[in-house]
Amino acid sequence: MSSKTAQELALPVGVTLDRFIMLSQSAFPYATGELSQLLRDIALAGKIINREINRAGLVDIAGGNGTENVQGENQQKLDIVANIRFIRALKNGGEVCAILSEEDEDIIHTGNDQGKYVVAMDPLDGSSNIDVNVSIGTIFSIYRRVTPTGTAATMEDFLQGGRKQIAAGYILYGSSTMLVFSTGEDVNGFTLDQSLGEFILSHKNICSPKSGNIFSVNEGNYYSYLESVQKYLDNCKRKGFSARYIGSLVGDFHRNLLKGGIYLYPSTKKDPKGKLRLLYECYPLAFLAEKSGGKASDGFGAILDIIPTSGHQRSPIFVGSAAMVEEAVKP
Ligand code: P6P
Repeated sequence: MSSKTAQELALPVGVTLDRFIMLSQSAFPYATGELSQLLRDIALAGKIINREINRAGLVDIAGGNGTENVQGENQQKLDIVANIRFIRALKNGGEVCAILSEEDEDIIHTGNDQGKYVVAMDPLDGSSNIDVNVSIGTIFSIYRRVTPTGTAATMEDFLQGGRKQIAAGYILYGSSTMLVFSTGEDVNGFTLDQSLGEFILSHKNICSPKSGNIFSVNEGNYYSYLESVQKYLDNCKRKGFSARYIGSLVGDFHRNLLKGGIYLYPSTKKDPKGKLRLLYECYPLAFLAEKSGGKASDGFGAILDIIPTSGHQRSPIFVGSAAMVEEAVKP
């Protein structure tokens, strides 16, 4: 029996994130303690944000902040709170030398120049849904730095390309709070046990259904899409597929990952390069899609093969069940 199988058989039901990381680390000798610590830091920030979100209606942190982010989008108060919480958790953890956040134009240097990793993140995606109690999420992408340890990280550390990600994941603040991530092998989901304050393994080795009958797209943009996209959507309707779009990428992606389906944010006249950001939305979800057997395309090729040129660049995205993505991007 392989050591990995033995490890799996040893896994008790309800294994905590810490125990899972420890077992995974021993199963994959190249995994390092620093990456494990980094994942713990992300989980801690997720628990803190979960607490803030759950009381948003009760204390004055819901609603707009009256400011705009680097994208020119109205920031919600919780966007700011989530950004601060993540930056603080990653700074205090000591493993990360720099962060690229949707909420900040420039790289955030943590002061840990000895840190081996950099993190690109959307601290709170879909935050406009906070006031109406719709699921929202954090998306993160982890790279090993390429600039010399001990020096200040540069944008070069973030522009390595999607296939250089060593880990990626999201935290979904929904009817339950889940952490879903991959360190390059399979994709695993952990549900937060609020009573224990522990993420417990609840979805081991998530596999993307090869196909499905759910499509997630903003139909309001229909007449702004390319004809090929319009034809694909028309076909989905002819086949009687279900339209499910909650305006929160992580929520739509997660449902499609478990049930089978496709999420599309094609280029539009308003966003000719697409709306979603490559480094901290498209790449991490494409990483998870491919590691679970799904696909992610920009309409011309794999998202993970796109060569990045700037930190906040955008991309069209078709992501989810492999057969559905192949059909959607067929010329
Ligand atoms: P639209 C939220 O702003 C987001 O980035 C994703 O979470 C969501 O899927 C999409 O944009 C919604 O955009 O243009 O359909 O409102």
